[in-house]
Amino acid sequence: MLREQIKQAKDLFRSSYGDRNATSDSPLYCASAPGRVNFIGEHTDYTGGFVLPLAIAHATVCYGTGAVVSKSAPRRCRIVSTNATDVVEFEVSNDLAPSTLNRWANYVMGVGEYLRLRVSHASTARLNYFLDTQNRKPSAIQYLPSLGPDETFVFEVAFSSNVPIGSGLSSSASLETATAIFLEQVMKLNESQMYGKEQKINRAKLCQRAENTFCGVPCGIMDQFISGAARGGKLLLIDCRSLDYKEIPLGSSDEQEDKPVLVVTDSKVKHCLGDSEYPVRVQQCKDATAILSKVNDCIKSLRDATIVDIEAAKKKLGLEGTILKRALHVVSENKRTVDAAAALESGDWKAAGKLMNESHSSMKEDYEVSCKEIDTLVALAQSFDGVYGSRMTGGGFGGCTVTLVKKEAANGLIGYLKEEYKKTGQECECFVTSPSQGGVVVDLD
Ligand code: GAF
Repeated sequence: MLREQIKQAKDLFRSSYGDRNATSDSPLYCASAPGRVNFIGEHTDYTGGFVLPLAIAHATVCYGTGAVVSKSAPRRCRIVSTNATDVVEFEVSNDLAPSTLNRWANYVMGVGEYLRLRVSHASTARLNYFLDTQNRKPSAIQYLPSLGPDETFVFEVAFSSNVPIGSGLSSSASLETATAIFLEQVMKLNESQMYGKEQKINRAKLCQRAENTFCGVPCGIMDQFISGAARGGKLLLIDCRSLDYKEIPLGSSDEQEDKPVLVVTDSKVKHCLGDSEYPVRVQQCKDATAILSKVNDCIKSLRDATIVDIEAAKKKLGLEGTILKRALHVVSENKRTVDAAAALESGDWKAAGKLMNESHSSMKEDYEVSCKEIDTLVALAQSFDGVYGSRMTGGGFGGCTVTLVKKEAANGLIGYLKEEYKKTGQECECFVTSPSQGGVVVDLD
């Protein structure tokens, strides 16, 4: 699949820029980064909780030329994508502002600009502004400095992606991560500087901040993290506070014979995080934390709260209604996520499936991020013979479901979902997936 994406990116590069481009004396680079599906742990990352995602085989490829150049002789960057019609031009400089016309380009511009600021420290005021919005100190996140204070990036690239857009499979994070890995090559970072644990975490933070500040989406770190740090065959249990993570295999050994598969079903109901209820949920979690911290001053985020704290806040402070329901989802989902990782690791598929079903109910009833099409697909899957569990995956309000199903029942399930969903007047798309590799440099030799 990746081969085809690389070919498309190369073809688009040539048809858009020809052989003579602004950086034609620089070498060609290529990077790829996958989308993801979240097994469980939904809407827990932005309160420092636990998530359990896996990378999928669908990926974004970034192909082109790039160089580090002096700021006094700035040249324009040009980017183009198989998912967009026009070439977008911009300069990675202090004057760079998000585009209202080509919103997809903001993910690329944000990563380029933020990477320049971080590594060059050229504009301390602007860097601090970015970091302040995240309550971070400059020292908390650093790439190896390889850009001088008077330097910037110039690049000309083509993107090709087969990660469905607006389907909750993290097309944006794959675009950001592919851009970051591409620019790391332009910066001439070596293998260990790109793929050490710390470096992968720093890259994920950078891409998340670019999305938060440049694209205006207050997302957590899960998507950028899994896109850059995933390893084939493993899910990642990520502690979104410490950013420590553990690789979780499917089953206790490679030999386990009854290993199920994951079926992803795209409801084709499009969602957009920035414009949706997502920011509202982020705020509601902050409101819940403020109330809970009054019963227990150790609670700095919902990650710290327990069901006992929630009960105490109900009695003493009148924690109720919507805010209570939001807190109940997050607190219970954190526990389900840790339990699900243990269940998968030990090959207890029934236990893992039950937790998925409970997670869906919690998102539907308490967090209210599902929609009728997704509920239909989840109910259909849950009723199918051979299915262990099914739930909505991702930010919600549309997008995809993920289902854990016996291998031999997967094709039957896909046929059933397509047929039954069609009766509601809609078409869905399904694919079987397994944990794939995270973002990499693509060798062009
Ligand atoms: C989206 C966000 F980008 C993630 O950070 C996460 O919050 C997810 O929704 C919900 O779990 O994908």
